[in-house]
Amino acid sequence: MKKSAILITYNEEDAITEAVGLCDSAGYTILHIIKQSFLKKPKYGISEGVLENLVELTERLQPNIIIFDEILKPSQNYNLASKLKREIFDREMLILEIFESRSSSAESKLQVKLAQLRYEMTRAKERVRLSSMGEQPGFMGIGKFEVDVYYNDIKHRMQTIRSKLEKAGKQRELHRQGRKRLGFKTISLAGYTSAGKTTLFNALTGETREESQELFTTLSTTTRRITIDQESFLISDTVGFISKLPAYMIDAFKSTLEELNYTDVVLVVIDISDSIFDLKKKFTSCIRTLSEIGVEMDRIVFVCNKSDLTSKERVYEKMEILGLVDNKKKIDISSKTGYNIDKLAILIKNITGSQKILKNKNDIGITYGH
Ligand SMILES: Nc1nc2c(ncn2[C@@H]2O[C@H](COP(=O)(O)OP(=O)(O)O)[C@@H](O)[C@H]2O)c(=O)[nH]1
Ligand SMILES: [Mg+2]
Repeated sequence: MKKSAILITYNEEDAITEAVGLCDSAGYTILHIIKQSFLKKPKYGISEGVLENLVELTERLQPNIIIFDEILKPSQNYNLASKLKREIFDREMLILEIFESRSSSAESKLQVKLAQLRYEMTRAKERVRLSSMGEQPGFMGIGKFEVDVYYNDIKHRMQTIRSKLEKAGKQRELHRQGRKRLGFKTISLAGYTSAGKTTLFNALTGETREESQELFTTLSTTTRRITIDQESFLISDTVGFISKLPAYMIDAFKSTLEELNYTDVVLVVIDISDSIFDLKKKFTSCIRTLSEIGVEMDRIVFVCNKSDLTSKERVYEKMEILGLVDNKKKIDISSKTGYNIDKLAILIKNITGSQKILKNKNDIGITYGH
C-alpha cells in the first residue's frame, strides 16, 4: 500500500513539479496540495487561517503524513504535529527518506545515516538552546539534562559512522566487481527530479510504475532487464538530482549515485522544456557531480526529453547552448509520446560495443524482460 500525504509547497510551477516528484520518489500518494507564496511564518510556517483549512482537510482526507516543502524548526514541527495529529515531514526529512530508500551499498547506507544524524543534530542544538534560555523548558517533554544526553549520543553515533565509513571505502571496489559479474551490460538513468527519468524508464521497459508499485519500493527492483536487438541490458532508475540540496547532504547524495560508476551507459535525462537559465544551471551541476564521482564522458548519453513541449528549432537552439550539437551521444526524445525512443535504444546498443551499426529503425526490436 502506498502511503498518503497532504503536500504544502510554494505557489510556483517549478517548486510544485519538484515537490510532487520528490513525494513520488519517496512513495507517497498526494491527496491534496496547498500552495503558498510564503512558508516561513514563525509559529506554523503557514498562517493560522491556512492552518485551519489544513486541519479540516486532514480530518477529511486522513493522510498518513503531512509534507512541508520547506525546512521546519523543531518548534514549528511540534506546533504543526500537535494541531494536525500527524507526523510532519519537512523538505530535508523527505529528501533523506528518498536517499535512505535508494541507498544500496554499505557505504551509501552509512552516508545517509550520517546525514540523518546531522539533521537530528541541528535540531538537538535548537532544543538545547531553547531550554538553556529558559524559553521552552522541557521542550517536547525533554528536560535540559536529557537534551544534553541526547545531543552527546548523536555526536557519538556520528563518530562511530565516520570510522565505519573509512573502512567501507575500501570495500567499494569489491562491491563493484560483484556487480560486473552479473554479466549484463548496464544502463542507468540520471538527471534532475521531474526531468522524466521514470517515464523514460517505463517507456524503455514497457512497464508502468502503477502496475508494479510494490516492486518499486526497494532499489533492487528499480532495476529491470530489457533486450535491445537480442542483447540483454539491466536498466536502473537512480535517485534524481535535487535543486537546493543542503550542503551536508551532498556526500549522501553522491554515494547513492555510486552505481553510476559501474554502469556501462549513463543516460543523463534533461528536461529540454526548461528555461535556458535552468537548463544551464542543472546541466553544469550534473556534469560536475558526475565527473566528481568518476563517470567518464564517453559513457554518457545526453537525452533531451520532453521535446514534444517545444519546437524542433528551439530544441536545437537549446542543445547548441549546452554545447551538445556536435556531440554524437545526444538525442532529443519524448518519453511521453515515444518519439525517438527506438533511436535511443540503437544509440545505447551501439555505444556498448556492437559491431553491427543499425541504421534503420526497423532493424531494431526492443523486447521486454522482467
Ligand atoms: N510532455 C512531456 N511530459 C513528460 C515527458 N516525460 C515525462 N513527463 C512528465 O514530467 C513529469 C515528471 O516525470 P518523471 O518521469 O516522474 O520524472 P523523474 O522525477 O525524472 O522520474 C511527469 O508529470 C511526466 O508525465 C515527456 O517526454 N513529455
Ligand atoms: Mg522518478
